[in-house]
Amino acid sequence: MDDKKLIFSGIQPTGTFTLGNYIGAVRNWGPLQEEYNCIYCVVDMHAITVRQDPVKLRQNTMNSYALLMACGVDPEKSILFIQSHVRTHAELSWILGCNTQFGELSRMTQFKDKSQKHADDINSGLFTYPVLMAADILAYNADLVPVGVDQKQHLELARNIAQRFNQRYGDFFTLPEPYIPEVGAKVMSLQDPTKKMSKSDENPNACILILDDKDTIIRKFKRAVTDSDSEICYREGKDGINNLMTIYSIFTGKSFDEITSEFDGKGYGDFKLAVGETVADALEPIRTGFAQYSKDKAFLKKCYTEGAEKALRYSHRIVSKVYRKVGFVDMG
Ligand code: ATP
Ligand code: LTN
Repeated sequence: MDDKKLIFSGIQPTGTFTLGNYIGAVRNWGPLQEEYNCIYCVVDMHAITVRQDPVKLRQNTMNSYALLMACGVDPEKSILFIQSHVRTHAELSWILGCNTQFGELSRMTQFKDKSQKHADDINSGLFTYPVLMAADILAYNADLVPVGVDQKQHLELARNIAQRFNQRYGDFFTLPEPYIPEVGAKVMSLQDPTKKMSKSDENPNACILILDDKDTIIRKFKRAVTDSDSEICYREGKDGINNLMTIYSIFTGKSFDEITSEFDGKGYGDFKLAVGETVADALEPIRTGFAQYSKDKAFLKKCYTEGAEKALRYSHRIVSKVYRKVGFVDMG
């Protein structure tokens, strides 16, 4: 391989992606291909840490794969695959789990949140989820991991596990760095702008799905919760407006000051409509691309099969060295 840095990232196949997933993570995946070697993965094994309907999971996994392509990930430029197709992730996860402390995993805020949300099913996969995530990354010795800010803690854990392994067995793993966008690393809910936008939100108006049609997107933005004054400016305490300004700024390239001048003398209604229209238009090519890719099952299959073969070849080299380092007998 050349000396470009290696990027790895993953996304869960839980339905379609939200505007938060898009802005915080996936939007950057396409452009990164031009500068880095990139490996991207639909993490279906992570998804089953919460109950999934098998038929829907299969469908959602295929759709997520097609959607990543529609968002600009090109399987000719990147390695794009489905996690369960590449056995090295689970294999490495076991070894890393034996180098991870119960206490470290207990401190993960996503585990605490999710075990509250799914109190009737606090399974051990939910607890060891970050170990599998570390394995995803370390199986390729990735340098950079583009994620939203909510994944920062998991990434720090991955670095700690790598560091501990290196101390115990000799320098081996690259310590992965988070790659978090400066703007948009945490897109907030449209209904409660103090909470992150999440697809598991019960209120469908809280969250824009990137496959929502234009009318739905505009309607959700029109209903967005803001505040009781009327100034369109970025200021502490104006969480709703700040969130809308961030979104608008990302899609138009305008600075906050420029947005404030643009809407000088206008009301929140005009601003919300402009944000809705801008987002809907920006997402239009993704909807069209998705409709095309998701129809062509044979092409999808060809892409994910080739992706898995490349990912296995790459990660197998690394994981077999790990096997040797921990003292497993070579199979010959
Ligand atoms: P959810 O809480 O909606 O289920 P998740 O974080 O579990 O979200 P994933 O599909 O695994 O969802 O996330 C994929 C990527 O999207 C991650 O890098 C994550 O950090 C990022 N992301 C998720 N929600 C947001 C958000 N509201 N703002 C910015 N980035 C986000
Ligand atoms: N945990 C992440 C998804 C994820 C991931 C990864 C991200 C799984 N494995 C490896 C980056 C690198 C999430 O819930 N968003």
